[in-house]
Amino acid sequence: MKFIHTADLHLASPFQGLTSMPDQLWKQIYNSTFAAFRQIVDAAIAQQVDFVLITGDIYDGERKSIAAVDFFRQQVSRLNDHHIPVFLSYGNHDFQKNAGDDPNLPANVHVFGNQVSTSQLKLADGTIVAVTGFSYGQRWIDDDLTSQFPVKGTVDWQIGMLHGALYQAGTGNHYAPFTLDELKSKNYDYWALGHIHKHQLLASEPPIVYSGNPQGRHKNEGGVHGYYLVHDEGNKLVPEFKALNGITWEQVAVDLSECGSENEVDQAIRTAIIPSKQLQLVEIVATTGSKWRSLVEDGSLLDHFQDELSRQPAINWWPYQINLTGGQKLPELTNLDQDYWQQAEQDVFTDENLAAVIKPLLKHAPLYDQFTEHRDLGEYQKLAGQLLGKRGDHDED
Ligand SMILES: [Mn+2]
Repeated sequence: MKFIHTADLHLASPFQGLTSMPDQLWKQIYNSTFAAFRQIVDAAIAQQVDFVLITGDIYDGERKSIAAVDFFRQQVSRLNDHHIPVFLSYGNHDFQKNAGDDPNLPANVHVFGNQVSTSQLKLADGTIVAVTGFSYGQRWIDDDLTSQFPVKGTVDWQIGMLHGALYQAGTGNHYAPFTLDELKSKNYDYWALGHIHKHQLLASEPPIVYSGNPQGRHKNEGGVHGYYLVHDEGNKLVPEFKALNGITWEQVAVDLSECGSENEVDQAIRTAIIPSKQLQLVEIVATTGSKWRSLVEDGSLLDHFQDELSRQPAINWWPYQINLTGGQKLPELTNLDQDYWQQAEQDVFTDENLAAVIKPLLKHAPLYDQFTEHRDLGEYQKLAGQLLGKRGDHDED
């Protein structure tokens, strides 16, 4: 037996924050979530898998784009043509009241309802597979639903599909919280998780697996993305991560402080970009010294590259941001102040403080989701440093 586990397709993701780029490039980026799922369907057909699991967040938003719905229907129809069943659940992004089998989708697609339920599948060789899951009916599920998942029955394999996050004391736990012990107590053979966008195994016996999203959507979703191809070996299910060649988010550090001319600055940055066949969206982190600092701060260095690359017929990298390295944030402070700053950073940038700061956003669920899903203390720390650094500049003026 073999199957594919994916989740978090986020079809039609808006890729906010990427502005002023050539139309062709923007189209390629916008199409990347679609392209990633098409590649997964290609793989399912080529591998002749027994079924495909999609654990939530198929669509980026509650209001599904027509293009995304059409595209998804086309792709699962290709699977239908090859007699490959699909099990899907909706997640916190594409939650749906009264979820269930959908007459607009081909007959091979089983959509889990809002209550936990189990669906059985008999493979050609007689193997019986049970798949248990549920769809979000609203944006948040604060309850731990794992108690509603039945213990493995008299089937050959049982798989749980769960779009959710590990229970963490002191945080909101709005995404169907669960603990590993609870999942393990069900005696399932595999847990196909969704919601966290970085692929990872939370446990290996049985595999409790986040597939991650097949295409990273912003700089905090860098690294390799793909899906899991799972096969049986003896009495175990073994997940194998398969990378997709989508658009990548890279951070490139470059030292410009020794550059003698603007031409050398240009060359130093080009040399630092590692060539790749895949389109790279690049954040350049520049050490400038005082000489080239203003080129970064006033945006002219970024404009230079974007203008230049816009005129190329085909490009495989695009700088979307150029930032200064951390060391230059607080040039006016003494060493004593640096120590103090570092200590303060440790005290201030904690999960607890972040939770307190964003608590008022609970009233604005989409904003709250943005912060909790993409929380990055290091990023906030860096931005705070840059703001304080700017304050220092003004004081000197
Ligand atoms: Mn998601």
